[in-house]
Amino acid sequence: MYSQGLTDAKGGDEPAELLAEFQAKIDREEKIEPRDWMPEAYRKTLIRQMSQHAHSEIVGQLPEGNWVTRAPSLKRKMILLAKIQDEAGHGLYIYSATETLGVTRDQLNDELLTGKAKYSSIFNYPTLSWADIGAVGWLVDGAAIMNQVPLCRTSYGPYSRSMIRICKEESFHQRQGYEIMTVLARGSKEQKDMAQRALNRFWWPSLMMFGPSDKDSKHSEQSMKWKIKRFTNDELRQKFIDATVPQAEHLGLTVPDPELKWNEQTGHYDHGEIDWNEFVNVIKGNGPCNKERMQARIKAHEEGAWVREAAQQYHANKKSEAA
Ligand code: BYC
Repeated sequence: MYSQGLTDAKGGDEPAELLAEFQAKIDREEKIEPRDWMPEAYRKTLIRQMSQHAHSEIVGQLPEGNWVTRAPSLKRKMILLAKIQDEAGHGLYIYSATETLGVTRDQLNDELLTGKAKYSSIFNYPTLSWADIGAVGWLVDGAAIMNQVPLCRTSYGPYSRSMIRICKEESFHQRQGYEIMTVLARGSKEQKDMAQRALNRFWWPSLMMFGPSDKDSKHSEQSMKWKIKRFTNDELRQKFIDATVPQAEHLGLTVPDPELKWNEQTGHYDHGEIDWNEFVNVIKGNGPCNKERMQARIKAHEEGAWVREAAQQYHANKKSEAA
């Protein structure tokens, strides 16, 4: 995923007793802190997952930013702006937490802008109508919360602490998305149709946010052992489906999965097969908006050069004044 071995999670020749003590600490539910000894592969796995997460928060602003100028009222515009600003904040907390692992923001940013680092597949889909903003809040933030609440208990201290505040804000985002959908679903026929089309567009990509199925997930086993992840991809996906289907029913909308069915025996919904070819295609860079998203981030970075230069100059001036 990254060049120069920033995150290729191969372990070194680490002493067995240190590895055993590290695992025992994790098993005792003690947090690992930046100055603690940790296996190189643990550090790299965290850099990979946390940086992908931070990049997702930053790129995730783009599909929503698309609707700032066209939000249907001043109130809606203010709420949307506040939400987008929250996402920037989430990115910054997680970048800062990642820096405690010995990488710099510049390195991480460089990995994103050169296309070496991944970000969540979901943000490569377009937001075609105002209802898509509702669907993003309801489904995308809903999926994010399902994934992130367990991360409040992840074994790495700085990551777990950053997640606590993020989850509070994400809950508000999810509620505002559901409220947009509620208003549309109870509105005119055209509005309800618009809400249904948004659900049709975002349902399957939201399920893909949880990652490949457990049998294809290459990192889950080790990450569960290290308690970086607390649930597998399929477990979280199932929890999301079970929580969200009744919400769709409450809206009077239909989940676009003909195989979706409540299973009395398991106490869960059975669901249809996810199109994994689509998922792989999107994470390889061939989704509907991958190129547009990267161009937007590169442009923002280039146009922000003067801000970085001014900040550096200010810092240098302060230092020379103090000397
Ligand atoms: N998109 O072995 P696996 C948000 C990659 S929400 C792209 O299961 P892992 C937000 C994976 O990186 C979204 N790539 O991996 C919400 C790996 O590739 P590499 C961000 C994906 O790490 C609303 C390969 O597939 N949330 O930010 O054990 C508004 C094999 O997967 C995806 C997070 O990042 C995907 N959907 O499990 C604004 C949460 N899924 O690295 C913003 C933290 C998998 O080997 N992350 N891949 O090249 C996680 O919980 C885990 O990293 C995942 C994947 C569950 C996503």
